[in-house]
Amino acid sequence: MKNVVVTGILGQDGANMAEYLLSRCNISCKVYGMMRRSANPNFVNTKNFENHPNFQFIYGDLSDEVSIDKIVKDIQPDYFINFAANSFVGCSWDMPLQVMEVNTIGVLRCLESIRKFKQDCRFYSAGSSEEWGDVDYSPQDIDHKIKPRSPYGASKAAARHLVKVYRESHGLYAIHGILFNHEGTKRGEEFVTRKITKNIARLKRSLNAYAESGYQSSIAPMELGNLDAKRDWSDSEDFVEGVWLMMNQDAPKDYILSSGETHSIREFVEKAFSFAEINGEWKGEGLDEEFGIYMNSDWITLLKINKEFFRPAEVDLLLGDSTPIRQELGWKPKVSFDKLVQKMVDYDLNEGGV
Ligand code: F7E
Repeated sequence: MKNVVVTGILGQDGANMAEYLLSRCNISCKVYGMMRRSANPNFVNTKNFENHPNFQFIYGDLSDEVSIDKIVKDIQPDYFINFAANSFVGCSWDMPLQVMEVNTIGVLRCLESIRKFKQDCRFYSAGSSEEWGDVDYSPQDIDHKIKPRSPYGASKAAARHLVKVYRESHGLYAIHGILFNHEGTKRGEEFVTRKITKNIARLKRSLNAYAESGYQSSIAPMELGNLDAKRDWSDSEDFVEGVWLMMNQDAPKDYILSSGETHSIREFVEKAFSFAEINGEWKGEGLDEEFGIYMNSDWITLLKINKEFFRPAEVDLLLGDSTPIRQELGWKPKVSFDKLVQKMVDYDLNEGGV
């Protein structure tokens, strides 16, 4: 039985990783899911496995080295998978010091604890395509220059250097796998994909109520920022399998996980509305652009643009080249862009939309 510490257990990737290790992985694992102490933790993402006999919640905080030291010393993990982070790029301009403290110094604390107390523990650091920022070429490969556009991107790039230093100086099995955008039904609502699918579920209910009320009720539109940014989106459940492959190579090597396709936010919006069977249209331009629908010959605005959701510096285009992990480790994603959008819309229209 392998001891695996997974940080960020209440978040999308930590929960998907634990679920994979406990139910589909070929190696038997005892999973320790690390969470921070907080007054009202949200366990919605862990409900499928939190009572599994090989699962245990543990308290810890990347900003507190005493807690990380204690975890590594006491548990003696074979694997330490770090998904804990301040992962929302948008707020990283508002709290840059906290972002560096958690995303960079937090990684350093993990590396130091492993160096001191369990040198053969394999460490995964969650890298990000945001490290490449304003990209020089597409698709981006692992050798693309580091050019972050946000404090978040800079924090991940700095962590990447630290992982390399610890690998080369102390011989640790430490990797920094670069993950392009990855989504799913456990995604937080501050990220654009889940914000869209949650809002579409709400709008669907509002449109039904509007028709039932004899076209009397009012409908609050969703508000988004830049619709023209392009992202390479995948399913987080596919990615955690790729991370596990990276953790089990003969020698540590960093890889990229990506779908190899890029789509704009606008395309995601259109697909999501169409899977919810809301056949609307665009009108207007720039900040006045809207998506809406005619009902009873009234124009109902379902989406409008809000300047507040634009970023001080945008990453316009991301498209990843994941050929090396596909060829060398046999990783293959199962969920296409269309399937991902459909899965999120269906979930929010049914169980997740409340
Ligand atoms: O934004 C645009 C926004 O916040 C995607 C994280 O997992 O992936 C994620 O970072 C795009 C941006 O994700 C809204 O301007 C428009 O261009 O969903 P997001 P992200 O910033 O790409 C990387 C790989 C990570 O590592 C991160 O941890 O959507 N956008 N309107 C909007 N974004 C948000 N959040 N909200 C809007 O209303």
